[in-house]
Amino acid sequence: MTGKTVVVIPTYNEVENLPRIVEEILGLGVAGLGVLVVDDGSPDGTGEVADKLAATNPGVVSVLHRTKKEGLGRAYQAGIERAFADGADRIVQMDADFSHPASALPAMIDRALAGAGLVIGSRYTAGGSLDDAWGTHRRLLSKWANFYVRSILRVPAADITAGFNLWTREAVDAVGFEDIESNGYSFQVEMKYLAARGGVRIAEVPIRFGQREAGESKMSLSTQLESAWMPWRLLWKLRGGKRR
Ligand SMILES: Nc1nc2c(ncn2[C@@H]2O[C@H](COP(=O)(O)OP(=O)(O)OP(=O)(O)O)[C@@H](O)[C@H]2O)c(=O)[nH]1
Ligand SMILES: [Mg+2]
Repeated sequence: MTGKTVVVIPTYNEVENLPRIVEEILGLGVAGLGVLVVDDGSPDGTGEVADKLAATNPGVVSVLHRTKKEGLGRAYQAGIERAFADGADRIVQMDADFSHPASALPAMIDRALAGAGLVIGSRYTAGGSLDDAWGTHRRLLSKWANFYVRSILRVPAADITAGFNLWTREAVDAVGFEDIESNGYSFQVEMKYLAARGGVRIAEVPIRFGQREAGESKMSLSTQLESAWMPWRLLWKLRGGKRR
C-alpha cells in the first residue's frame, strides 16, 4: 500500500503550462497520485482551465481558488493544509512552468516509502544539474543564493532553496505551519530549516532543472529581498534552540 500523494501546484497566470504539466503528471501512471491546483484568481483564466481539468479527472485533480494573490508561500500553506485535510499521506510542491521534471516523482515517492520525511528534487546533489538554456549569470546567481542560505542556516541538504519537494504528513507536522512567516519563495527555505530542527529525515533525488516553458516569471524584487533577509531572521528568532 503506497498511499496517496498529492502534487500541489500553485498557479498565477499559467494558462498555457497547466494542462500540459497535469497531463505529464497523470501520464506517469503512478497509483494514488493526484493533483491540487492552487490558483490565486489568475486574470488569464488559469482557474477556469483548472476547473475543467478537475471535471475531466474527478477524484484525481482538484482546485483551490483563492481570491487574492498573496505570494507563493501563502498559496502553498493553504494548498498543503487542504491536501492533508482531504486525506493525502504526502504532498509534493511543484511549479507549473516545467522547471521541475515530473519524471522524478516515482523516485521521490520511493525515498519517502523508504523512510524519508522530506525528499528534495535536487539540482545540487550528485547527479543533479541545470538545463543548458540557463545562462552563466542565472547559474551563478542560483548557486550563490543556495550557498548563501546554506552557510547561514547549515541545513544538511545540498539544495536548500529547491522548490520541488515531497513532504510526508508527519514531516509537515514537525515543521509546524503556525511558525511560518514567509510570504514568497523563502517559504521553501523556512520549511526546510524548521524541518531539520524538528528532526525530519531529509533525502535528495537528483534532477535536471528545466527552463520555464511558457508565460512569465513572477519573481519580484520584494520576494528577492525577503529571501535574502529570511535566513538571518530565522536564526535570530530561533536562536539558542528555543522557539518564540
Ligand atoms: N497561487 C500562486 N502561485 C504563484 C504565486 N507566485 C508564483 N506562483 C506560481 O509559483 C510557481 C513558481 O513561480 P515562477 O514565476 O516560475 O518563479 P521562478 O521559478 O522563481 O521564476 P522563473 O525561473 O522565471 O520561472 C509557478 O507555478 C507560479 O505560477 C502566487 O502569488 N500565487
Ligand atoms: Mg519558474
